[in-house]
Amino acid sequence: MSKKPFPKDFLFGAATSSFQIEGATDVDGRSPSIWDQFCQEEGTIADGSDGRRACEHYFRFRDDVALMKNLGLEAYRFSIAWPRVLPEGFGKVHEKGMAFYEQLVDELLEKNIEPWVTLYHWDLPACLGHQGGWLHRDTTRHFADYAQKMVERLGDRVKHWITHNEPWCVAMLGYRRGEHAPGMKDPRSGWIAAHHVLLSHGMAMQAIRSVRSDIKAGITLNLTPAYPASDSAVDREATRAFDGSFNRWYLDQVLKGCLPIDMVPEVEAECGALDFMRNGDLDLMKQDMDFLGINYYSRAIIRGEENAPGQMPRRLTQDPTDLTDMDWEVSPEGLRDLLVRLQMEYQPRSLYITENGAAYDDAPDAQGRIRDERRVRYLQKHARAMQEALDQGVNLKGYFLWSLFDNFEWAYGYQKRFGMVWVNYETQERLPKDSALWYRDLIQTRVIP
Ligand code: IFM
Repeated sequence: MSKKPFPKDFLFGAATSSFQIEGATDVDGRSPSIWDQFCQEEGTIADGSDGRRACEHYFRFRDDVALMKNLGLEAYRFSIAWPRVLPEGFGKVHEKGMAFYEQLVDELLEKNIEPWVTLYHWDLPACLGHQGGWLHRDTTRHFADYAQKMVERLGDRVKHWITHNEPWCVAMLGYRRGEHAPGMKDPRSGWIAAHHVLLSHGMAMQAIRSVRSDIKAGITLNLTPAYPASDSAVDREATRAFDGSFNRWYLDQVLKGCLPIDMVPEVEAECGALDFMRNGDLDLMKQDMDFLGINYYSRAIIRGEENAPGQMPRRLTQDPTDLTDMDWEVSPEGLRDLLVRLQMEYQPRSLYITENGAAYDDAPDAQGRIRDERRVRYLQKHARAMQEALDQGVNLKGYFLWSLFDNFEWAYGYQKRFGMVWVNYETQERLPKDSALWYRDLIQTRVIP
């Protein structure tokens, strides 16, 4: 393993999101989110589960923060459940819900763990969902207002804010493919939702800046570098299209304030006129961000099909024996390439990996130890990829492991375990896996163990 240390000020943390860990969905005046409703629909969640209990973090957060401290975390990225703090979607802040986040932040600061807040990690208040959710332009205004209120309340203590987590997933999984809440299956809706989410990011950035000037803010995109399966024109063309719709559609708008021009005819062919985009929207989306957050899990090797324009290209894997439980190929090279590309093509002020990790189902052995060697290997390889990127001059400032806990993995329910801490969902016992101890060593020594 490389003995080269990470820079002293390189930040190491872990990430979670509200709906995936909090539970307590009908407690203290929280209103339902679109995910509470989606989970109730027949056949939406693989194991028929929901977020009502999850990791009971809402009740156990003090112990959980103590655990983070024991694991040596320097930062903790969590999200606020919008329906907990604004049960009607807008209006007056609901004090009971707010109190939870105030206490969580205080507890973290007390333990010298830096809080990083994500404003939207998918749990839209159901009442806004009923009015059209991200298809309705009004939701952008409500989001900016919510952002402003949260920064007014927590901005004295929380210095890092992420507007959205993974706009592609919100729009495409939620409105186009129907795999996530609200479960719509309509291509045009997918592109409209993507537009409004990005627009609301810009509006929220402005709202955040209007409250305080000492806040660092940005967005988190899920990015998948794409490689053609061969040098054939068909594969290269399919790779361009995949990259355009998955990566550049989001990057270009928030970082350059323009649409990737090659994609416009394709998107129009899918969804008709882009009449939901108004003059000035692109300018609004492009706000000066302090950082770009990247969620990286895997790469895509693309095989195009002859005579199949407009169809999703096939994704291949180079080594089918090295897949995580999500069937995602382990590809640290993809992370290095992605970081170098972002630095060269987009030059964000700074980059943070706001999520990276792997699902493996290792369970405690007879001694209660969880030997998640595959996760340790995955993390080692990705840490090395980060070092390679740093060596190539990438302005990468930190890393958040996904995830602190095993948790509710959306449409997979509790079947996929991403945590470095194992959770017994019956007893709510938490057990650090070997990977958590490995990560603690990395944080302490700054050298990859
Ligand atoms: O669990 C999710 C998270 O909510 C968003 N990014 C990807 C993770 C793993 O699928």
